[in-house]
Amino acid sequence: MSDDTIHALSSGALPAGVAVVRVSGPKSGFVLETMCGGLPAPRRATMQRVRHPHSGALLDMALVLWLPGPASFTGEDVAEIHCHGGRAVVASVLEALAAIDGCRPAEPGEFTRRAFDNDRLDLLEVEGLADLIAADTQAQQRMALAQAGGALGALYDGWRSRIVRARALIEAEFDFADEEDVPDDVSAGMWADVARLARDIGEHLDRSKGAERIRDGLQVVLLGKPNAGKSSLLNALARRDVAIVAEEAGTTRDVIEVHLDLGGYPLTLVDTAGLREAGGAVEREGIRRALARAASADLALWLVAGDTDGATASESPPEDLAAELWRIASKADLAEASDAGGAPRHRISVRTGSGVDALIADLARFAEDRMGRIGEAVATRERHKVHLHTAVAALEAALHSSRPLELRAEDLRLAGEALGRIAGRFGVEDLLDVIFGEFCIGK
Ligand SMILES: Nc1nc2c(ncn2[C@@H]2O[C@H](COP(=O)(O)OP(=O)(O)OP(=O)(O)O)[C@@H](O)[C@H]2O)c(=O)[nH]1
Ligand SMILES: [Mg+2]
Repeated sequence: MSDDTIHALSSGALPAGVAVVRVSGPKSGFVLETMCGGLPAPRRATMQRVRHPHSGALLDMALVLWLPGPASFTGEDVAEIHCHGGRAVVASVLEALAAIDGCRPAEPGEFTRRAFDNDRLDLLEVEGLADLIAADTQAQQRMALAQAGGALGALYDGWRSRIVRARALIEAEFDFADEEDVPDDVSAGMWADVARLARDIGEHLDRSKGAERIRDGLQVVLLGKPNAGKSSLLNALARRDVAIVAEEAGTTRDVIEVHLDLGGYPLTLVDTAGLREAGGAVEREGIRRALARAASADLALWLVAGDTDGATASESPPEDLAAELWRIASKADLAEASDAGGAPRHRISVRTGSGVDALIADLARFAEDRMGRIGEAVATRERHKVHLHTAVAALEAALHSSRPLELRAEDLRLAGEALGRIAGRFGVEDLLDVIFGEFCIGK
């Protein structure tokens, strides 16, 4: 437990109707006694006058909460002052708190840090909470909520206890071999479960493939010759003027991104410099960046307009694109609109708006197809995946029956440790509990 009591404005930008000032640490009760006229009943919202602790000056009328530890967010004594969200009100309350001996403003993330230190949250829940606060779309919200709520931690804990059981059996074979307490079929069943577990983790990794896409957004890049109408389409989809649109070929030189919420799924739309041989050094660099973005994208929209000299039906997209490619015939309102160098998937006109809604619906389907099947409890970060791969490799090593039992037991220990690292916890003590609790070997 920390000695310092910390405080901070926990709600958003001011001014606002209500502002939540959170206090955590040993002085939290004292804060309520000196500033709010006493301790209210625990976990009951109570209207109180808020006063300066030294001068007694009235600062506000506020809804006050007393959340004594350890059943609080941080595990410490916590007080919440829900005051009016005026700038002067909040500034005066924060200033009054800082005037109390032993109280200081919190560092970024310090409340959550204390929750983790006091075992109120594991590492996965901490990450889930961070993602939940950063979530812009429903898909991101659902995934983060599952993680913050402990669903992912519970899944990994379940796997870890299967490993602990297997190790307990091996320990039993070592320690009590002469008593023949572990029959062969029990041991065979245990190894079958280890094999099943390795498969379960592998499938979980498969299901988690798109999870980073949900966190970061699906990448869709607009490609085409200069003047094909890429920036116009970007602006139409973003419903605001993000990129400069001009008749001049080679208007866009840099990579421009907008983040869209498409039917609840996050999508990053990337506008790029038109692809052509000519152009100066700046434009060539722009083209290089466009191709680099296309290389890591999930989808490329290849725009071909029929009106400009350079852009004819014979224009073809860059070869060896890993991303899926959709041919889009742009400027469909013009008589000589192209066939996009092949059967176009969409014909659009940003000028008349025709075809744009159909394209948006198609993009939403694409996003749903890539991200919608992702379950809720999935490995969302590279960190999780590294440990999961380590666990699978260790389990597979343990399954080699030609190896000495001691080494196979050590592999199982490593697999369990890798899983434990994901949520930031370890378990060696629980091994003994399982031996004596589940097998009653001592008889
Ligand atoms: N008639 C018509 N003109 C369009 C349409 N979309 C874009 N334009 C015009 O085409 C010209 C080029 O559009 P941009 O969106 O700047 O094209 P771009 O592909 O971004 O061009 P660069 O940035 O130079 O590569 C502008 O004058 C637009 O007004 C459309 O649907 N119909
Ligand atoms: Mg442009």
